[in-house]
Amino acid sequence: MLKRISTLVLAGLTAVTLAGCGGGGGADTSASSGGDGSITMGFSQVGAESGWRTANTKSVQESAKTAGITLKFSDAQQKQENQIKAIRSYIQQKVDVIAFSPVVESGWDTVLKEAQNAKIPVILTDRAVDSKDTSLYKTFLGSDFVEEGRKAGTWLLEEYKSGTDPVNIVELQGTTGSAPANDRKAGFQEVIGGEAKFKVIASQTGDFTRAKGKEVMEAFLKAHPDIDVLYAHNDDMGLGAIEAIEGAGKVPGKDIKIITVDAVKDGMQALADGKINYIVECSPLLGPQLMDLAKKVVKGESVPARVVTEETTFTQEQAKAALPQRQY
Ligand code: GZL
Repeated sequence: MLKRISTLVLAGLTAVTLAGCGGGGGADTSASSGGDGSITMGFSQVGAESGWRTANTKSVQESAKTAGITLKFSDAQQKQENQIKAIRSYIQQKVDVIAFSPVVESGWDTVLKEAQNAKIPVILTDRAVDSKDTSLYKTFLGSDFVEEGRKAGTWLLEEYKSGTDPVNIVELQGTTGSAPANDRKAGFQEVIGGEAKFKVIASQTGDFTRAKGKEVMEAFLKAHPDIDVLYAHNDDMGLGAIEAIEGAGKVPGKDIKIITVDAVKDGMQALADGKINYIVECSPLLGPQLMDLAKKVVKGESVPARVVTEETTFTQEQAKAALPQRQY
């Protein structure tokens, strides 16, 4: 889990120009492959596993165009080795900056050191890495997944505040080893762990996909006839689980209450329809901030160690009101 930085910067960017860095009206010495100030970014995306990821890819690609940044983009199909290959290729191509969303937290130090040795700055976006050497990247732009897990747990505490009957919970975890899976689980557990009535009777990865979420929920339902709550680390796994719950002749949102994370359109529709009970938002619209950070980093300006995205939560009523304006 990324070391928590005390001064989280919400949404907007405050960059402090390095003292003595080209002051006194010197020529703009910003590094650029074209020498004309143009910037080329190499971006390695996790994959296309969920509605969230599709929206995130769209945000990155559109923002690069708007910012006049040349984008080299690769889809790793959720495989770390593909991301490492892509990063090495960007180093060979001498891009000005590398950005990526690490599919899992561990195993990045070697390739990040190669980028550092090649003097190519790296920006982490969306997911974090567990490298001890934080000099290997300039900043991390993305959500506080632990807080997202806490928000999910807090809703459950409120929902079941009265009564002492056991509350049987099943959990569909995100991709094994990924920051969102590790942290959403930790934050949720931190909040509900103190209440004996809450029992996580099964917890397994659904790899953030609808298909896997359905498959694992079918297995949960066969093994546990008494499930009260599903906590799914993203909407897509929750939507797959809804198919399994209905297939088992149960009513999602009533027989089994469902909490998910993301707030993509399909999830918000299910929330408005009463099949999901609560969604914790995780914004995929990181593109504009990423491009701002890239320009600052290439110019050698200092940027915050961490930029946390602003996000909220939705009840069923709030989803009905918000749906018409949702961008993704
Ligand atoms: C979270 C992101 C997660 C989403 C999933 O920032 O990494 O990956 O919650 C996506 O929907 O697949």
